[in-house]
Amino acid sequence: MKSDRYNARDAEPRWQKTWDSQGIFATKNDDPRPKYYVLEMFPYPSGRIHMGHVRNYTMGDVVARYRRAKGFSVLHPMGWDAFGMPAENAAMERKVHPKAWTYQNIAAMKAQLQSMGLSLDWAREIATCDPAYYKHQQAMFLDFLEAGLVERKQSKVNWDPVDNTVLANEQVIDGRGWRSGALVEQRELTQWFFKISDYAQDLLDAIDTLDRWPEKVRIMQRNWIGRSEGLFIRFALDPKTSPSGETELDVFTTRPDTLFGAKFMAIAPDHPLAKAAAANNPKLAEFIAECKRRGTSQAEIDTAEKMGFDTGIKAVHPLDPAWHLPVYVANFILMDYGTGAIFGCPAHDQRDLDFVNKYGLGNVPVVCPPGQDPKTFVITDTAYDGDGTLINSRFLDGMTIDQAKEDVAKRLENETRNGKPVAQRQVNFRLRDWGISRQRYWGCPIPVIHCEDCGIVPVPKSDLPVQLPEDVTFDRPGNPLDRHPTWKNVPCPSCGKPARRETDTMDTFVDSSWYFARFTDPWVADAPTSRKDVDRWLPVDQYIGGIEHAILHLLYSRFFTRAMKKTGHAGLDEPFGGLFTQGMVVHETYRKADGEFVMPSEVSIVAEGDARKAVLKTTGEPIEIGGIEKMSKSKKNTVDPDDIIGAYGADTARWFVLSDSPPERDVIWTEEGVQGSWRFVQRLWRLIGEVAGIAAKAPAERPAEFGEKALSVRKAAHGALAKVSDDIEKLRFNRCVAHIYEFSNALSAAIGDVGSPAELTPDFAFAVREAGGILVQLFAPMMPHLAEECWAALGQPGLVSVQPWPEVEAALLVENTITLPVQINGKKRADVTVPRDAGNSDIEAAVLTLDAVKKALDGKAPKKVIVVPQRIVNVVA
Ligand code: ANZ
Ligand code: ZN
Repeated sequence: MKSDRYNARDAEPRWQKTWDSQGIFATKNDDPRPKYYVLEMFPYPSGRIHMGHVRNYTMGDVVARYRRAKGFSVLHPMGWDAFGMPAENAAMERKVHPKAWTYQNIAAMKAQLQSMGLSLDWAREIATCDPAYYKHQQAMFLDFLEAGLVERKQSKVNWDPVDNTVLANEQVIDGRGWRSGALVEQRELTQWFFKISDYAQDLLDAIDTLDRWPEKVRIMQRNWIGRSEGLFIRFALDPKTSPSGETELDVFTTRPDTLFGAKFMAIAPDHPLAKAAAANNPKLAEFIAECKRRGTSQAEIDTAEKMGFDTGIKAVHPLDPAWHLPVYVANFILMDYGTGAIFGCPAHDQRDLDFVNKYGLGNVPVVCPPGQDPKTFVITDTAYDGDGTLINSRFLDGMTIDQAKEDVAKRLENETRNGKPVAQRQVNFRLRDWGISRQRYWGCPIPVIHCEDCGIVPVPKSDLPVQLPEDVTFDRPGNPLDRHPTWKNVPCPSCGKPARRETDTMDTFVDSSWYFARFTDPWVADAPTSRKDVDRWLPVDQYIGGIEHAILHLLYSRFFTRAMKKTGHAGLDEPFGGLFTQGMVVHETYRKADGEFVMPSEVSIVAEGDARKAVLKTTGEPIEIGGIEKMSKSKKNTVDPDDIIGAYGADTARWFVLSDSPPERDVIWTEEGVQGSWRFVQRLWRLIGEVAGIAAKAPAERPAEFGEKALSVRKAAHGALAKVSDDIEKLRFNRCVAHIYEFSNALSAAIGDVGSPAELTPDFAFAVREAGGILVQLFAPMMPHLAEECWAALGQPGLVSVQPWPEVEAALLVENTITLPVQINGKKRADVTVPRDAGNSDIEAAVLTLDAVKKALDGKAPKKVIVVPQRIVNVVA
């Protein structure tokens, strides 16, 4: 006799052990079945998993378990994105070595993931901080270098003079370093770059082929790559006004049609002409220094107030030699886009308009919107960037924008100055080369050596990995590798003289740009990949992760795969065939009267009438219930997966994160919701117990015919099977959950309808047994432990985790009954279900047997019964 209660705490570890000991999730590379590669973005080993991980990995696990049941050889691996700053911060703050900290975290998080019952092939586990992994990354760096995909060049960086490190734009807040608070400087540093911009056009074009990616991600990538077609124009400088040696100013414009609306020229603060002009203009030099102190991120530049400084230099209008334009240094011009210089046309560009309005330079509209009178059309605060007809533009007047662009391009391209055309058509991309140098310890060392005589010398492949030294100090800011007493001193591999190792390490985004390829054969020791296996498994059929990686990680991986193809390590361009970006897990926030946030586990919620009130468990003081927000440490609105798994079991947590919301949307975590899931787990367990009782009486052979009751059970089962299969394939997990609820209700009702044992006919018992099996298989991908326990309770052999997915009997999906609403004296009182082809008299007869109708008629005959075929039945009593 099995117990009434399903005990997750007992069952879950037991089944995990069974799966593990039978090795059922280990994937063989020589499995002849068709392959399916499902991957969730691997975690950073921060120390503990959060609910976002639970949701992400549950979704991937459902797909993996389903595909396995569908007969695929499934690759579903897991690893650790293990390099990065937090480990170094921990070292500085807590005096623990980054390696020790990272591996402790990995151990803790691995145990947590294992407690979720994920069907992962742990034999393929990778940690990117393992020399056995980064060795291959270094080898590929060298291959990329040889293939011309890597470059060393000067670039402007945000330099934190206190922490002595480069900061990413995101780490500069209000012009100051996020850790040190020091004013950030702009420095020119020589850095290593991956030449992703070589692939700009290709990366852009191929977005069209990614038809199983969310449209929003494709749009974000297109915008990030940012292709624009325009004109490169050489403006001459008025020699009387320009610093010596400076004769022209080049601009890039996408709107040459607006040239007659030009009011000024503007150059970036670090433009060479600005430097030249500042040489004998201290005020200008001070202005430039001020601009550089401000943040350099796009967001900061976009939101900062427009500021400019008139250099006194004049540029000559390319279409009118008598027309001179003032040249400003302006804070909204970026040096690393186009040429770092523009002509400003305020009427048709908002930034330019804000600028002229501040400095009183005025504007002349040159494009008139359709339907507007050119004589009265004026621009004041809002620039017009729409379509229209050229005005105030001499020979361009009356043209469309496109005609005018073409006209200007033709004229200037055919004109020459100093033997060169005045203008050239140009395509520009916003995408910059990927700077990968980081002055940090906890990353993959860049495998090159600097020799005074030989220059840059690659580390010979036989010397790889260049391993991180472990005896490093974190007591001072700066790069521990750089100040290590011996590590960087090595003989030059080429001439043998004393030389110096590169002490920069790679951006951790490099580590995550190819881990999915390494998973295909993580054992191969002498190469990053084995071609046979990487060709077999890639692309990833279904990649699942957060939208926050829509640009960088996904774009870098697309580039890296191309680079691996070029260097022979892979055979394809696009690593991820299907991409799914899941929503977040969100939760209410709670605050004390003094504004301090408190954790959900510290409050209890009490219902007062319709309202919900919260009090602090310890003191009973009232707590304000705040908005529903992304779970975060700062708002303290987190729920610890360990607590949930401990209290309810992993299956309940898995079920809850899949239910309620479409997977791409946020899901609101509530205690009530989790309890609801837990109750459903118990309900399924009891239902399967009842099924098992009936199944014991079922014949082994399939009955030749099924009666009405049996048939309706079978229809419910096969209908649910068809719907759940379809919805898993479309990743609509919340709908799967709903179908399973519905089906279990139907099965439960059918069983409940059985009155006496005599009514338990063999065909019905057979149908119930079949339906019970299907039900268990349907929820097995979502709640695998409960499913195993139920499968065993049904007396089914083997593990449900290795069963083939049930086959739908298509004939059972055809709906051959119809349900009509029944009104009595104009009010809906009941429904009647009749054969689809029933005649009116049959329908009438069926209606008269309904309880509601019998009651209303109270033994009398109806005055009238009106059947509207396929629609409704009206009974007049
Ligand atoms: C004149 C003009 C008139 C412009 C007009 C726009 C509207 P996208 O589409 O992003 O490529 N620009 C060029 N280089 C710049 C830089 N380094 N920093 C800031 N702005 C720069 O944008 C191209 C337009 O952005 C160019 O066309 C230029 O302004 C500006 F009614 O030239 B335009
Ligand atoms: Zn040398």
